[in-house]
Amino acid sequence: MTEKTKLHYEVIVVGAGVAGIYQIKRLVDLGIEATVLDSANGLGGTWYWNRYPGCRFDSESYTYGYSFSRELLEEWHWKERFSSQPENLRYLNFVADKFDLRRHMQFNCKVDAARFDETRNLWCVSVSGGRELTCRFLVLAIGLLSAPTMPRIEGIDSFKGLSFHTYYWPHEPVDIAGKKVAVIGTGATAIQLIAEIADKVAELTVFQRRPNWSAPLNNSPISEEEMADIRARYDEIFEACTHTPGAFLHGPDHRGFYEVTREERLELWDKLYDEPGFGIWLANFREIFMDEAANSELSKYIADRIRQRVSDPKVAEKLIPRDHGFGVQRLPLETNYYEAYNRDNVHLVNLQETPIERITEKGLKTTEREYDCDIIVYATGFDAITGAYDRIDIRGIGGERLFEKWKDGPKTFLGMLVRGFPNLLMPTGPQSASASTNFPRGIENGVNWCMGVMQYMWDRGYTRAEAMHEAEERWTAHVVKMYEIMLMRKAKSWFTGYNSNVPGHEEGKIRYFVYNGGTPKFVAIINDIAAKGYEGIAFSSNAPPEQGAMSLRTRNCVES
Ligand code: NA7
Repeated sequence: MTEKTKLHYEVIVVGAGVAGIYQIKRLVDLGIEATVLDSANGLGGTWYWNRYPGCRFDSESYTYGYSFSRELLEEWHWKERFSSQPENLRYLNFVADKFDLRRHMQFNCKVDAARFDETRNLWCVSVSGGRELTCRFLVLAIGLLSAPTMPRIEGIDSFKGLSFHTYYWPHEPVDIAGKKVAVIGTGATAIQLIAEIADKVAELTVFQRRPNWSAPLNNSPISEEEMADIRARYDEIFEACTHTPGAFLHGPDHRGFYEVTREERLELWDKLYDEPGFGIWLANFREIFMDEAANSELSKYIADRIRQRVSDPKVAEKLIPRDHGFGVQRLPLETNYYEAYNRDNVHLVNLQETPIERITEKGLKTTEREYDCDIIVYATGFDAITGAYDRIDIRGIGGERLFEKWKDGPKTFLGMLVRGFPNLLMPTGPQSASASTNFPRGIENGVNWCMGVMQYMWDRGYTRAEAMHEAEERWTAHVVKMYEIMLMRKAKSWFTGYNSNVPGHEEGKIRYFVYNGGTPKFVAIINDIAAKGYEGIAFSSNAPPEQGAMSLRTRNCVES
């Protein structure tokens, strides 16, 4: 029987990205009948889709790769400290081929709906094209930033040139040389893109509604010798990531902000600004995330750095955020972003002064004038964290829709289970620590924990696991509480569920999307719960006791 004709699996994993690949590896290792479904024509998730120029990690590459296989760590050579999209996609394909995982994946299979069958304790999964599958466990590995959003601007379809969201940057080469390009948005994506294409296009006009803080990536190649050294230190590197809140190599400076002199603070910031990666954000004083005055002092320091890098003082002022402090939104890292605005062919339009009125056949029209262009790039972000879930019609007990349950924001148990939706597992779900941390480190923790739940059930013959009401309430309240101390709660950012292009997600209502307690605390909590027999989850079985514990062999043969 081929994958495409099978009707039942013990586990269906949705999403063949970084999480889905590791999830299927763990399942295949145990001999579980499982498959991965993905709407794309290939694996890689984020790294399959986002092919815009300049797309790369902000995580040190060697902390981003999987840690589960020593052999893999020995074989792969990261070429750059912060690796680019084509290389990342090659890496994920290499992993899939090395462990022969591709045969457990089905592409061009978009999951439209999933319904829990309460009598059989199975999920019924509807796949595009009319295929209906069933599974005991539905594992959603559908990403945090995988539901791109277009702006709500009139006339988008009337443009006669080339236009696309950055997520859908064409797979075939786009000839940008000599072209007039418009970029809408100045988030992390646009910041990478603008810096990369500024010197390759004829004219680049950036339409900025709100500037973002940004700091240098300070990328560099990794030589054979450096890679050999990294390989020798992998245990140490991954161990270090388990001790920092963000699961990066950058941990906070433990001196108190007010315990040191201003000169000492400046000394630290001068050093961090010129160092690679997130140091200026995550190796800073902890107070910058919680204390307005501390944050303001750092923001002023970064603003001066921007002024030093942008030749035209008027442009520099436009690039300095006024509505939020440094690091309270997700910090984009850049390479020559600010210098791009020193070029004669790069123009910055402040949409707060002159908003876009409409897209026209030839380009854009603001309240001030028309801009003709050949290409419009929408770098307008994502319906983050819950968007990908909302785009699948997921129905649990009594036909309850997950979309409805989460309409004012997600409610989960540990970010991995949802009450009313038994046997639905989310290794990197909303309110887990993955979104707020170095993603693959969070993925490995989440997948391992979800595997633990399934193993616990297989060993005992349970066929149904559901988060308890009280456990879900307690976790969600804890997640909310962790926001209270953070300046980030005030930010109009995808960490708080803000997106001007999604109905209901406009400014004003916080959605408690991520766990802000940091990796060490999150891992301690989930491990403790596992050690207590998954306290907070109600397990049951619909099989008579004598048929209780199914053997692996039987499990593999179940057909609906
Ligand atoms: P972001 O960070 O959400 O940025 C989206 C940008 O698009 C942001 O500057 C928005 O301005 C702008 N935007 C959105 N809608 C509009 C309209 N209608 N008009 C003008 N400008 C608009 O998404 P990214 O893709 O850059 O980054 C997402 C994450 O991917 C990033 O944090 C990394 O983790 C990887 P606004 O701020 O709303 O005024």
